[in-house]
Amino acid sequence: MNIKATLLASAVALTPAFAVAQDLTIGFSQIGSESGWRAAETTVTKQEAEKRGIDLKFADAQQKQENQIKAIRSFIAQGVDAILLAPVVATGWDEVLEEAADAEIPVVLLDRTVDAPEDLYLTAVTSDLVHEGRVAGQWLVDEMAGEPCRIVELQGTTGSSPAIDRKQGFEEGIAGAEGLEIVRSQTGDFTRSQGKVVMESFLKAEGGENICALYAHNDDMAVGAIQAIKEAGLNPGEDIKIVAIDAVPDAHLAIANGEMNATIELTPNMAGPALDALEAYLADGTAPAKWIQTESKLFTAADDNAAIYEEKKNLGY
Ligand code: GZL
Repeated sequence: MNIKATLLASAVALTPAFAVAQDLTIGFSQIGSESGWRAAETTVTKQEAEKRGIDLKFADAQQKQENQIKAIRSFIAQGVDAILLAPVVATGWDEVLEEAADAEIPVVLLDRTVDAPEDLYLTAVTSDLVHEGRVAGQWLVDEMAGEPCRIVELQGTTGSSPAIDRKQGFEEGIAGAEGLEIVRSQTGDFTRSQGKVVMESFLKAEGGENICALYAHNDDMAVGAIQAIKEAGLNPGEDIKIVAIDAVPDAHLAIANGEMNATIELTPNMAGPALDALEAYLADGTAPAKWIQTESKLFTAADDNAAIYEEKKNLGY
């Protein structure tokens, strides 16, 4: 534990817990702003830190791992009390996480996981990404009710834990359904623009009339794909069924308009549970579970998506 944290820990016996938060400086290495969900996570993280009187040092990596590693090293040099990391990809973190451990600065992972020894991070606050894929697959199985379906898939960022896990989960979800087949699968890097470009290539390669459904690893790629489907003269949500993940406002709007069929909610508030765990750990060494799991909820046309859109549209997406 670094000197400042040690002083804080020793002082904690004489000071109410809230005072510990008043003194905390936390570095946040954020991936970027590739999607509406990511923007909301950044907004909420800043709000959660402010609520706690935490001095948050924010670094936007523009979706580059080397920028995240640089930011973490800068946080270590500044002697922050803790680091939040949303890791853009799953591998390549061991060395810099070891440097943080050597400096006795706890690291909490947000919304994605890393392929590194668990003792190199305090906890990971994420959804069950495999489960999200399974829910999407099961929704399509139920929707098709035994009919065959040629599926195209827009994957998330190559090498990221959501892209790996959501792909695995969806394949598990459709495994038992005769005739459901993924015929094209390619990364759209979680962005609307790439989602549109890759969907255009799928439509050109397969012929829109031969595509039954799109599974996108996030809503932003689905929204981009909807534009491509319309420009191809087809009706998204009808000619091509669309299921995705995040439940951002524009997904609820698309479902309300009949242009999309289902989305699975991912809370943008990973920072609340993360900061609670960090405060407890820095106050008296309370070690959290290695995984703090957030809930996933399926939304379909059966829900009041117009009302949900109105509720969510001002939440920082
Ligand atoms: C998933 C998160 C993903 C979101 C995307 O936990 O990492 O990253 O689903 C975002 O919108 O790009």
